[in-house]
Amino acid sequence: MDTINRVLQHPHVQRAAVAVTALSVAAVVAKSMMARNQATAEQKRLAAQKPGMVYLYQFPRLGNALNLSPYCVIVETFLRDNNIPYEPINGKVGLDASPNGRFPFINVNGEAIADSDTIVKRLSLIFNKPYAPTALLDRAASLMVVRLCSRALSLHYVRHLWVDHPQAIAPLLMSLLPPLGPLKRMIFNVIRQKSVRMLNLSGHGDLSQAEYHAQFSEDVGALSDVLAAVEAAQVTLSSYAKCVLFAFLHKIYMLPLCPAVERARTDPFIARFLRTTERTLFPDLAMLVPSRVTAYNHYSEQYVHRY
Ligand SMILES: N[C@@H](CCC(=O)N[C@@H](CS)C(=O)NCC(=O)O)C(=O)O
Repeated sequence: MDTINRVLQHPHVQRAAVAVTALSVAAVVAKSMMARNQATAEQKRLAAQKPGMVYLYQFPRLGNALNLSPYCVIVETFLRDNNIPYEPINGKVGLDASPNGRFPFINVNGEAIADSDTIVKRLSLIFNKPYAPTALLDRAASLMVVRLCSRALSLHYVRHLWVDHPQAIAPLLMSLLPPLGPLKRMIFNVIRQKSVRMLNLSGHGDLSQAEYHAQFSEDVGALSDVLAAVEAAQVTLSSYAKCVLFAFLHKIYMLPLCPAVERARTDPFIARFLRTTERTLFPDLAMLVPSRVTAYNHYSEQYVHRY
């Protein structure tokens, strides 16, 4: 007890305690001030909202890359592919405003809707756009593409970035956080641990490194085969399935190299599909392949975290 008291009374320990308390108080005050300003701006914006206009809430843009979140890319691509009028609200509102606490969410005619799949279904109804093809095989293939991407590829993507290459995602994520000094690194590590927990809960964490690499590569190969069938007019995918494919494949292209990423980057069907979709739907972003490939390559070893 005496030793503990002596340590606690040491001037260095007391100075450190004061500094940590001051930093925490400053962070809480800054966060509540930012939240209040955001809420007022959002109330004004909601009051001025136009009927029939879709307001898309998502993470801020990253230079000329689309969005950190593939789910945000799905919704924005679907809006553009179907000529639905929308306004992106990139990072101006926090996640706490979302009905499910995640991005993306939309607000249309006063209704807030979260989850990319639910959003696309709702938009198809409101704007009278087909959600799925009528031919049975096309409909089944479209659904399988959507599920393969959002249930399997998404887990490979998360594991590749957050477990194998956190140093690649750190600078991007840090650039989205407010200026909180050393707290930023703590926040990054909390988000990383949350992602790893999610992988373990889904069972993906049970796969060995070799098993996960093999599945990742097989999934990319299956998507390339589907795109080959689309080019040969053997199958027609829904607009939604193509948007999901675009969102995930364009993300995978950006990842640090591994056999599956190499497979995606050297695949002619994937390359053609990405180029055509980008040129048709996102000419304003001038997203060329080299800029996409370098997006995650600003490594910063200082953020590597062992756990
Ligand atoms: N099922 C959701 C997934 C959305 C999602 O996972 N969003 C992530 C980014 S990729 C997010 O907002 N994460 C923030 C958080 O969970 O705090 C969808 O399809 O929209």
